[in-house]
Parts: sequence; structure tokens; C-alpha cells
Amino acid sequence: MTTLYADALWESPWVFSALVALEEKRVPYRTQVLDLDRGEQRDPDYVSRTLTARVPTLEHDGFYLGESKAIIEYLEEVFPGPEYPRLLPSDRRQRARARQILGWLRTDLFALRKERPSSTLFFSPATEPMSDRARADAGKLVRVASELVRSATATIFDEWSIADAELAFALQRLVVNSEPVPEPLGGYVAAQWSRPCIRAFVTQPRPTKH
Ligand SMILES: N[C@@H](CCC(=O)N[C@@H](CS)C(=O)NCC(=O)O)C(=O)O
Repeated sequence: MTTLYADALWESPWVFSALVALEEKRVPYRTQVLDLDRGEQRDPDYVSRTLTARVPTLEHDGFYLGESKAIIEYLEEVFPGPEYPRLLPSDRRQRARARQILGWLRTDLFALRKERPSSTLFFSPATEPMSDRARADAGKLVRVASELVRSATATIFDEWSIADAELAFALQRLVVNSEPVPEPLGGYVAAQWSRPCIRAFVTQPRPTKH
């Protein structure tokens, strides 16, 4: 049996990535939510099983694995293409580039991520204007995305990959907060957002946020 441990608000970009990966692979799984505000991730049993005590965590046949990128790589190995839909490109250089994008989205754009948090995608938009640093991050994101995305219906590589989902999530930080996003990026985000594996995350029932 496979279980994905997720935040109860369903707003974590890293839970997003893990759930999209499971959906894309079309493997049966269940979800278990943890209320992070109440510290449920610090339950001693969860801590000892998961090592790093965060979400997402994947449990697969008794093996607990944290860190979304590790989860993606694990799912890709356990449920490999072409038997299962791929999460990463089959071409070596494209696969390396996809890993570059995943790594970059986890380690850069901090001001944008702080001022346009993922909660704004699913609850309410930001009310404060962006700082110069967040604006610089937004400019970098748009520049990189414009290099990668050639048309609204295109994918970054020859086939869809998890990098498309994560890039669309990052761009949504601008779209939902009415920041200008040039075409074809706006159309690309909309097209990605209608993909069934992504809809599965977007349509998760969420509690009301206070
Ligand atoms: N690098 C990790 C980030 C995971 C992460 O930041 N998880 C947050 C929720 S978004 C969390 O579990 N926070 C609770 C805590 O650290 O106690 C990944 O990619 O999975």
C-alpha cells in the first residue's frame, strides 16, 4: 500500500509535486493529512519513521521517504517508463535539465516565495505590493520560463514532465496575484492547470483558513 502524508491545508508546493507524481504514475495510493500548525508532524512515531519529520512523506510498502525530489526519483525507479508514464524525460540531457529546474525551484526565488506564498494560490491573494527583491525574482522566473516554454500548449521537453507542473506552480504565484505574465506563459499555466494530475491536487477539499 502507498500513502502520501500531506499538509492539511493542501498548500505545500512540495506536497503538490509528490501528489502530481503519484497521479501521473496512476498508482493507487491514499492520503493522510497532518495539521502542521498543531505540530502533528512532531508526533514521535512520525518522527522516527520519517527521519526528517516533514511533508510530503511517501510510505511505500513500509518504507517512509521524505523530500519531494527524492520521492519523484523513487517513484520513477519503482514505476519506470515506458510501462508507467514518465515523470522525467527519457533523453539524458533533457532529464538532466529537468533536474536542474527542480533543483533551482527549490533553492532560489526566496523573496517571491515569501511575498507570494503558495497559500495565495488556494486561499486569498496577497495584499501588499512586491518588494524590489521579489520583483527581481519574478523577472528571473519569467525570463527562465520564457526560455523553456515556446507555446501555450507546449511542454518544456518533448513530453510532459514533472518540471512542467513545478514551473506552472511557480508561475501561478504571479498569475493568481495579478502580476503580469507574458504570453505564451499565461496560456501555458492555464493548460498545465487543466491537466488531470494537477487538477487532483487543486481540487482537494481544503478547510477554511482563519
Ligand atoms: N525540501 C522539502 C521541503 C518540505 C517542506 O518544507 N515541508 C514543510 C511544509 S511545505 C513542512 O513539513 N513543514 C513542517 C515542519 O518542517 O515542521 C521537500 O521538497 O519536500
